[in-house]
Amino acid sequence: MRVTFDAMGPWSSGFTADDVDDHDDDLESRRYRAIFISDLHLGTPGCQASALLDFMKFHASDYLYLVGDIVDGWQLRRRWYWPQAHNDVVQKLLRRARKGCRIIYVPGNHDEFARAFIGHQFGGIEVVNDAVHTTADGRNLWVTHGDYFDGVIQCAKWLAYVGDNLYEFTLKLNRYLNSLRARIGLPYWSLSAYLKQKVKKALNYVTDFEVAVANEARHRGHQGVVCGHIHRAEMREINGTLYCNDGDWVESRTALVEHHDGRLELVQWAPAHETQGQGHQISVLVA
Ligand SMILES: [Mn+2]
Repeated sequence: MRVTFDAMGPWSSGFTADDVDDHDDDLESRRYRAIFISDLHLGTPGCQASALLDFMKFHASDYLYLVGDIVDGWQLRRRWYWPQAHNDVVQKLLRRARKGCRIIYVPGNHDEFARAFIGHQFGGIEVVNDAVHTTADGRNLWVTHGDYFDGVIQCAKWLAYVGDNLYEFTLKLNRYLNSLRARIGLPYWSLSAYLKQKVKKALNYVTDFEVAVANEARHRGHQGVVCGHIHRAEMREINGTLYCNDGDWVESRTALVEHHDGRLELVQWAPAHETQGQGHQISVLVA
């Protein structure tokens, strides 16, 4: 199914001959009021650009917030990596802006180069330091990447990425290491206990981050906050303030979406090739 101009509702008016060449392969099965995505890390092999393209193809919105770490300037400076799919993401964003979607770009730490353009716009994409999004039901959400809170929270950032799989692996490694230690007469040393403590610290870091961001939003007089940065999708109330983290497109492929009645949902995208013939799927993580 190719989207027709009619199917685009309010966007169907005012098309000129130029716009005929401007249509893309969007299938637009769902239209939200707002979509928030962050931590795409375009320019790195980890970026799941084709999944993101799929997601964008099927989901249109009136507002699109890019909540930082969209392009990974840190990695690109070290090694140039820019495949076609990453280009396609940028093209799709620009096309969407041309078609009337309001795109607001809040740079993060990996794309801090874009902070030089705050207050400007390119191709219809507005670059701002932070934003306030008012939902259809009248809630004000502060939109910020979240890296400003790194200085407040004292803990190594990489610890936040330590996951269960790695932990399982270390348990195996632990057994192996200790059989070696035993053979050369060294006493038992628990790698897993050591790492468990590190993981606990990492979990504290995540909680500290979430609480700090939510508190700041409240101090600024907002009902909630939308951020990214720690690659951990979440939506919950913290001390009466709605904390939303839209996750990332490196691991979790998540987005925060607002329905036309103001309802917020945290969704996860699974491309067709990963759903055993079920086609692409979107699942709601938190509603
Ligand atoms: Mn970041």
